[in-house]
Amino acid sequence: MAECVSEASGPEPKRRKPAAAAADGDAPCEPGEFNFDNFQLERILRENARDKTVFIHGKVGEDGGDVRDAVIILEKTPFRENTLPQLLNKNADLHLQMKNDIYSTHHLHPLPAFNEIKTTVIYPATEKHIKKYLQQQMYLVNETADDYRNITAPYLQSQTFSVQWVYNILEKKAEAERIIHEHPDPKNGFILIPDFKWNQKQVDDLHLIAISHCRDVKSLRDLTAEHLPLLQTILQEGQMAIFKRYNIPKSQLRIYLHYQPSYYHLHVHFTAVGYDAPGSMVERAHLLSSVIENLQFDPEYYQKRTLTFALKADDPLLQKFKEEGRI
Ligand code: M7G
Repeated sequence: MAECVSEASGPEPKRRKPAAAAADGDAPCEPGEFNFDNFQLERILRENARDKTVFIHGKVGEDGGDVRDAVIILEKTPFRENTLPQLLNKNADLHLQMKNDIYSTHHLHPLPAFNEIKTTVIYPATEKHIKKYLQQQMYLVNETADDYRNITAPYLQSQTFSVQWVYNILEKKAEAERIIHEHPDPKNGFILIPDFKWNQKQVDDLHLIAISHCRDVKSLRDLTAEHLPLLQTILQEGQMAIFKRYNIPKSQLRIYLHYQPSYYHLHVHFTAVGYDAPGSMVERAHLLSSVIENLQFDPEYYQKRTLTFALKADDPLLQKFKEEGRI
């Protein structure tokens, strides 16, 4: 779902020469889009005080009487250098909370325009979406090549998130105006687009994804030397496109794939290296440059290697590993 924002300007690179404004323009809000009219809060799935995020499960009653699940993600957005003068001036609505010697704390009440909450809506949400955001104990799984063949692959064939949103991007049925770069070749081409986690207002938390045009690579496990041209194209053209648009050099980018991903269609994450992006931990992120080198070293590296990842306590895949005595 495209975000509805009031400002059309793109992110403002901090302390760098200004980049071209992102023409990625957030689409205007259309009538009939999601609103909170019939929304009822069920429970908080997860919250994180440090990240200032909360993941909410709610129910939405529709006109026909149906009640459907929704997941709402609320996130306070980072500060932006260019709006600070509007926050810190003589008209600021500032209330003293306490004062001690040279120290004091205050409540500052900014105008609504400077107090945005990024809101992501998944509606109707499936049981899998609700579980994805639920706080749970994690278990590390060491998946051998045999485990993948005997446990993971058969499980995935029956059980993955729909990738319709990916096909909509590839077919320009959604988010077409947000595309940053495209290499149209059906085998080695891809689309580079802002991840919907990123509000595109500042580059400190930059997050884009490169989605391959080819549809038969589900994940890291399917990659062989045959895919090197695709991966190299994504790496080089992705870096160039981001430099051109945001003035961020490749040394400032963390470029990686997730294993396991949530969506089984090959895609690569591009995030700002200084940003502690969700999912960039060692048991999930595989640097694209290392993936390329591993495939150059051994064309079947990812068919042979044990790959380690974490699964949530109630993940059915974890149950399969337990049933097979692998955990
Ligand atoms: P992933 O590695 O499959 O798993 O990444 P993760 O979601 O657990 O990180 C998929 C990426 O696609 C995530 O970073 C999502 O935020 C992003 N994403 C998911 N959806 C449904 C959309 C969408 O509709 N549009 C865009 N632009 N990004 C999405």
